[in-house]
Amino acid sequence: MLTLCGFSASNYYNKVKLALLEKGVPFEERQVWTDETDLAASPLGKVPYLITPEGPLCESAVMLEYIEQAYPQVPLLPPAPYAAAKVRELHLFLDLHLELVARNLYPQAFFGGTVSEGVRQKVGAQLEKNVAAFARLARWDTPFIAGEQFTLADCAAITHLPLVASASRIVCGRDVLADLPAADYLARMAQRPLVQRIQADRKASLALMMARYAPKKD
Ligand SMILES: N[C@@H](CCC(=O)N[C@@H](CS)C(=O)NCC(=O)O)C(=O)O
Repeated sequence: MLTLCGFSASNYYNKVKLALLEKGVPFEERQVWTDETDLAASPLGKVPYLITPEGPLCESAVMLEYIEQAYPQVPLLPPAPYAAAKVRELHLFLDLHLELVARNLYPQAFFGGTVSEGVRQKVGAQLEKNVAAFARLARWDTPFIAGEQFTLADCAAITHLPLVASASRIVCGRDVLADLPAADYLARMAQRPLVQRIQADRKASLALMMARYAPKKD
């Protein structure tokens, strides 16, 4: 049995959780906040991490690849090498060039902090550039982000794109995804029952997270 450690307000946690749910892989969840992580399992103290029967794994992209290989029954990668590489390309692009860049805005967008004017401008410009590139790679003419099938890239897009949109809108005053059919795509994905479960769990976990990290009043 696999144990997914982290919390359901985390987009990276949800990327892995959605893949497990969509594939029908049995797993249990262990709620671990970022100040409670096991450094032997996740040396940077990040979530998620996955406890497998053979040992722990960190890095969500690696977890998705492991799950895909270990549980091939419901594939989230196409069998042909090039088609699979195109899915991986989008997955990596979403993690590296969209989410990780937008993450610089999260302190102000979601956690009551502020980012400097320099950061706001630099990140805003980088996101505009990267989103234009993403728009060329993504398949807007098919039901799913990488083609005709639900894939790992959808797990990343469903969990990351809403954060990229809202962080850029809140901090830069413009949703960098506004010119793409991203909202239509996300609305379509939100009709999937397991995506709805992810969203409901996220809402509940966000409330717990806010309560846990809210500044204490005397
Ligand atoms: N590259 C990592 C990113 C995971 C990540 O950044 N997780 C956030 C929560 S969404 C976290 O643990 N942040 C706390 C920290 O970085 O110390 C992955 O793909 O697993």
